[in-house]
Order: sequence, then structure tokens, then C-alpha cells
Amino acid sequence: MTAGEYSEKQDFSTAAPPLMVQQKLAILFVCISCGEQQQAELEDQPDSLDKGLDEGLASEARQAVEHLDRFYDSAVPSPGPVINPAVIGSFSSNSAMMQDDPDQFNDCAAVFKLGNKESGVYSLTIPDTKQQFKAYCDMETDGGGWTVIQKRFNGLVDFHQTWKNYTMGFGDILGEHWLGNEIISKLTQEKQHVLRIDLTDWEGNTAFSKYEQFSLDGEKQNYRIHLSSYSGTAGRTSSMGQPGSDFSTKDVDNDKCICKCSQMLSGGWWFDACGPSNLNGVYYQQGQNTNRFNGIKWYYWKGSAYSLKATTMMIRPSNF
Ligand SMILES: [Ca+2]
Repeated sequence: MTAGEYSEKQDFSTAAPPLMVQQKLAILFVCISCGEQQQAELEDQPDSLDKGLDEGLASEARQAVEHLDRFYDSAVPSPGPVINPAVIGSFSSNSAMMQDDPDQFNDCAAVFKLGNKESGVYSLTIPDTKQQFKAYCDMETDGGGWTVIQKRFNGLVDFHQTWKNYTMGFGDILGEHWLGNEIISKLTQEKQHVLRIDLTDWEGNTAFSKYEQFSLDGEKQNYRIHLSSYSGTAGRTSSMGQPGSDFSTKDVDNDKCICKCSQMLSGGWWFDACGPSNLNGVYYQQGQNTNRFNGIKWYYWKGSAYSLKATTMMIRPSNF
């Protein structure tokens, strides 16, 4: 044997079994599209399948992203104009405050109309009950009076929560949180509501999506979402997916896919199969936020692979 000659036999047995990766990819593809042709596409990817599990997972993400880009066919619009860059800053700097008589207020719109026009945490009462809850009121954006139902901006709260936790709400009311499906359902069944969604990307752009009619059914109907009259700057098309989608979490699968979208994409959401959005996905920090199919996604603004920096979902009665 001469110097430099390769003397060690390469051992391919240490690579992860291609079959395992292939099965994982197959599940992913079927999940996203509920179609059948993707299995054939998988078999055209022998290179990625042979590079082992880590490479396989990276490939999985890339493939999923590429597939979603084809699946939702319209081009991604350019980022909209800066709407209200102050919202996120004001949110985290406000201190909690309480009004004198919480029995009077079912929502932040009622608080606002009685003269409390400072954003912060207020104690409210679920309609037709004595049951109180705390909510963050945004009194500045788009005329104020908004009851915040979801907030993310720093990744400190885990949103991959159970059905029970999404029902009851979780997180820090002054930080990241989910208000709770039961409260949202009660509020939006009591009277007609508007839903507004404000989004911030990692380049400092903001955009919003707004629905003039929004309601959630009760738990027996899996907190099914109803939306109409879309407008806003976060895409010409709504990213909320199909109207009438049921809510799913990691432990309760109500989506229209043979897979479990919540387990695959993380977080609780109104997954379709699995749909063009998930504002409760994994929070990725700047620099880690691209090529992420399980991040905080709003497809028609930033595409399927981009995970957003900050989100706010908030509701207000239509007659405000
Ligand atoms: Ca399913």
C-alpha cells in the first residue's frame, strides 16, 4: 500500500436506515397535502435519504417548505407598509391596572367606552356569569378597545400545550399568552366580533390581517372557527385557512389530515390539512427563523418557511 492510499474500508452501516427516513418523509408529505402523489416524489430523492437521520430531517424541512410553496400557489406579496411599530414596545412596558368594578365589563371595548383608554391588564367578567378573568386590553391600535387573545414576541412561553390548556388559557398576561378558547367562544357567541391580527417580521416590517366577522363555536364543536370579510396588509389572501376548521392540539386531533398537524407543526391551531398558517408554532430567534416549517407562520405574507418575530391576535365587538 502506498502512502496516502485510502486504507480503511468505509462503513456505511453507521448511517441511519434509509427506510426510517423515508417513512418519516412519507408521513410528512402525506400530512401536509393529504395527497397521494408525494410518495412518488419521495422516491426521487435517493441522495437525501442516504445521508443519515440528521441530513434526513434537514431534507424533510426543505422538502416540506418547497412542497408548501407549490401547494399554496399564489406568489408571496412583498411586505406591507409599517402600520404601528410601537405596539410591541408599549405592550411589554405597561403595568397592570384594575378598574373599580369588574362586574361591569365583559371585554376591553366596554372598558374603553367607560373612559379607560390606557393599554394594560384589566379584570373582566365572562358574559352571563360571575366568572372573572384577566385580559390585556390594547387601547391604541386601530381605535383601541381590543381584547388581546394571543400574544407572542420573545419565545418565553411554550405554545405546544394540551387541549385543556388551550381551553383555559396559558402564559403570562403581561407577556406571551393565549387567553383561552372557552372565553373567546363565550365572548364571540354573545355578540358579533372583529378579529385583528398584527404581525412583525425580523426585518422590522409590520402587517395586519382583519376579519369583520369572527366567532368560535363551543367545546362540543371543537372550538370551530368562523371568519369572513378579510382585509389587511399581510397578504392579499387570508392565511387563516378554510373557514370552519376545528381546533387541534398535540393531544386532540381534529384536523382534516390523516396525520396530526399539531404534533407535526407544533402548537394548537385551527389546522386544516394542515393549512397556510400557524401563529402558535415554535418560536425561532433571529437568524434561526428561516427554513422552518414548524415556526410561526403566516403564509401569504412571508411564505411557508419564515417564522415571525411577533404576533398579536385581538377581538372587538363589531358595533364598537
Ligand atoms: Ca388528523
